[in-house]
Amino acid sequence: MSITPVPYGWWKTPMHAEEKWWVSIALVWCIAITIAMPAWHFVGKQNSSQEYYTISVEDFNTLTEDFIEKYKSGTTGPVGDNQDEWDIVTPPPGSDIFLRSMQWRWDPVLKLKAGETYRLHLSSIDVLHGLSIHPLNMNFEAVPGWDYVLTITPTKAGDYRIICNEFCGADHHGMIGQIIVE
Ligand SMILES: [Cu+2]
Repeated sequence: MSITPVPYGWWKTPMHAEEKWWVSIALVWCIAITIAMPAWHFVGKQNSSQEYYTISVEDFNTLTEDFIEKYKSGTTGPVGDNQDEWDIVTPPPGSDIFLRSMQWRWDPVLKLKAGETYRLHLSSIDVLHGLSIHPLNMNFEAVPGWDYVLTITPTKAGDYRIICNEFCGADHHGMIGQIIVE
């Protein structure tokens, strides 16, 4: 079959029955998807707590240091590439907990209880980082100058890894943190 140009005025030829079906199905699907996207925003459970405040990097750092000091329960060995000692922090259920990101680590290691709710304060003390909790599909930005408060309730016990999903420099790939849920 050779390729021939479409004759001028092709749009005036009546639609074939099959073509009508396909166009109709595609149109209905387009409308359904268009409605589903905003609707899911209200009925889906994927939304974050939408709570955030401006905070200086120094203040966030101090709050994290105080938090570690207050609830420190031990230390662990290296989790990522370039960390030798990590503080394990066991905060009481219902409390405000802090997770500080920096080139190239997340700390402290959080030890949480399944079924309990915590207010997780997330920020960075240098550049932009991305909090990604594996194996869950959860992704949040850690932005310097912003205290992002996430109300979290771990539902399943396990040893979770935090990886950085925002390229942040030489050891971005080794920026691994840990959350232990008991
Ligand atoms: Cu990073």
